[in-house]
Amino acid sequence: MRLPTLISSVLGTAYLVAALPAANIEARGTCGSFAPAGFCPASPTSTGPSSGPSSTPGSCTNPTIRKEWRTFSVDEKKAFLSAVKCLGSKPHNWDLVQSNTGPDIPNMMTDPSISMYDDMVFTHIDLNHHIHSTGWFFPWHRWYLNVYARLLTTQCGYTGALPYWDWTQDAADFEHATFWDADPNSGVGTWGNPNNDYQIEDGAWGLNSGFKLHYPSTHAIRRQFTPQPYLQFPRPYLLADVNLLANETFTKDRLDASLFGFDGDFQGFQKSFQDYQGPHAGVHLMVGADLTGLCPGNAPASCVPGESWSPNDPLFFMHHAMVDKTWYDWQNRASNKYLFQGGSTQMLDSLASYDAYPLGSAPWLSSTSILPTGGWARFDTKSSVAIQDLFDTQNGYLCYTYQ
Ligand SMILES: [Cu+2]
Repeated sequence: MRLPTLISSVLGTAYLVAALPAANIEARGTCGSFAPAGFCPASPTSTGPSSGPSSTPGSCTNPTIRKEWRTFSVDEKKAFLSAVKCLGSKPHNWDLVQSNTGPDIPNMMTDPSISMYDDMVFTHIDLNHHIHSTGWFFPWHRWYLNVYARLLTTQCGYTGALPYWDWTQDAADFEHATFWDADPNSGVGTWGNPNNDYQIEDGAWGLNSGFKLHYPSTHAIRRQFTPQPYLQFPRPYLLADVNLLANETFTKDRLDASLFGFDGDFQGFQKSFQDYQGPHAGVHLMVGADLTGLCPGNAPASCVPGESWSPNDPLFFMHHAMVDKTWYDWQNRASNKYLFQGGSTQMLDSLASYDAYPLGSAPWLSSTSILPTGGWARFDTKSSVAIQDLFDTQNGYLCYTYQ
């Protein structure tokens, strides 16, 4: 029984870890002398808008309701798909900043073919090592989705809500799931053509739709069904079972194990969900190619594969809306809403270090830590965003719920 083994190993390490408990983080990081007036909850178990932080209280009277993709009408699907395509034709954001360097971070910011969609991909590439397997994971991706939603609206006139992709509905037969829709106006497309570098040739974003990515080389969206991605996984020592079928990681039961098994335990919840054999990574890896971050066939020899590239497939944002919904659902259970802990340095070099610091190590993050936002402030409604601005999705800075 692979799944129970995985869960019990996750549970076991969560209880053994000597990392900072949430209560300490709250006490030291959030509710010290620099805490804004009225912010500090009575205890880390305080919940509800009246006792929690709210950056712009009372200004979210009409929240956007994010819905599952399959509940969108055909017209709603068309509007969303064409707004994404539109972002791929918008000019480069010249405010964009590069804050990291490395062999896996190409800088093409002076290339005139770079679109605003590519710029979003770049920000994820640039911050890749900070925002995964660290405390940034949930809050940073919540901010990233929020900016993406704003760009679709402000740059491309989109008036609908972001869709999320409930992949638990598709786990049983992922390759042939109805989610994969070839309709040229209302479908997200299907799998790529193996004879053409796995580029997709159907759906609203297919090869001939005009939607092109430019990192690290010009290509159409690539998808390669990969049932056993762990056989090629670069860090096999982090895996409980290299033979695992990736769709076992995102079944309803597996998601529920993360969602319901860790009340009061932010670290346990994130580790279970974000584990390489958990739902977040499993979906990335099973869609393969762009969503996994594999280099296109025409990439320069210097291309380093990795999760940094994964927003190249716009399914990233539908997948991460489901990731965000999972955090939202967990936050709205028990007293979880404002629980947070984690570090900002990945600890992936050995199983021992990952087990000791699954949410990264020092420098430690707290609710008041300011997000790296890569030059998107002009497109956002807040010039500086702290983790505490992202706990409540209806605090006025954020203004959405999930259906
Ligand atoms: Cu990411």
